[in-house]
Amino acid sequence: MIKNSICDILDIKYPILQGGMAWVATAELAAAVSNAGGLGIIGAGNAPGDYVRSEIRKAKKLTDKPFGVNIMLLSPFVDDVIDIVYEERVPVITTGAGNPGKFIARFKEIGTKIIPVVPSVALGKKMEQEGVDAVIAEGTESGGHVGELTTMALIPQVVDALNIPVIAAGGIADGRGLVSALALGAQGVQMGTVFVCASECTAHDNYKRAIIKAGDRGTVVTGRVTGHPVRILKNKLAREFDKLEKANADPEEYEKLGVGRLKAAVVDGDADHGSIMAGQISGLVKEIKPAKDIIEDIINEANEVIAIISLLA
Ligand code: TUI
Repeated sequence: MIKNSICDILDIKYPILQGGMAWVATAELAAAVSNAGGLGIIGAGNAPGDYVRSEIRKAKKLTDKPFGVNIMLLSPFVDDVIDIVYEERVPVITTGAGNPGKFIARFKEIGTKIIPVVPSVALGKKMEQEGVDAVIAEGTESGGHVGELTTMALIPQVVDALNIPVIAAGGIADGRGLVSALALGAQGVQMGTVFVCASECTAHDNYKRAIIKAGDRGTVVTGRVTGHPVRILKNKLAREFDKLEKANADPEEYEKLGVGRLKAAVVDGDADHGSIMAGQISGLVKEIKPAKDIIEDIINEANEVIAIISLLA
């Protein structure tokens, strides 16, 4: 049975977090993951505060288990979202794409667990000093906004440098990935791509199908020139980004091409010109199934893998 300190800290059955993906991670998905024993997380993304409040209230109706909200720190609505998450007393917040330093103290006062995503040892250490409860160390295999280091290189270095629990993310979608993360010293995993393909995920079917169709080399990192590199599935939009990059286009032109494209993919199902954020592990995701089955299959496979490895030892 895989149960450890992160399960105690977050009051969950399995050490599995669902990535708080913008537009994709709605109340329905988050509640399904929490009901299945993981930690479901609503993605605030770039959405206004009212949207986030209504998703939180929906999740409260759908589950009596703990769930979280991911605050995307580049959002124009970030201050509103922070106020709303505070008012709604959401038990866990994760953050992405920046440093949550300025609001850590406020959330600690009310007992909210704060778990920032960090792409490096330096930011992990800084976050630990500021009093966060754990960190999610995310490798560049992830979908969406990515850092430089791979999960394999990042996790053990963050684990060695910090005393708080580390959750591994990036390139994990099955029991083998979970056991590998534990072997590297992580206390749990966060997975995004595999949960896009949960039956309860409200993302457009075209988005899910694109992940299922993708192979091992199906993703590409776009937007390095903007300072916010983003991993997406290869499609017409990715080729347009590539053309701009090769032509040394102005970063502003680049940003313009990206506006509204994630929503176009997730909500409208535009698989050609939408931004289909997904990780390198897409090639491993082969079916749409309920979040409960995703989680239980991963835990069962992890236990089998542990048994096999134990026999070798
Ligand atoms: O945040 C993510 N993944 C995301 S956010 C997103 S929405 C977006 N859309 C367009 C451009 C940018 C974002 C889609 N996917 N993952 C967590 C994550 N955080 N990955 C990397 C980081 C990160 C990077 C730098 C965290 C902190 C950081 O610190 C810089 C600083 O300010 O110290």
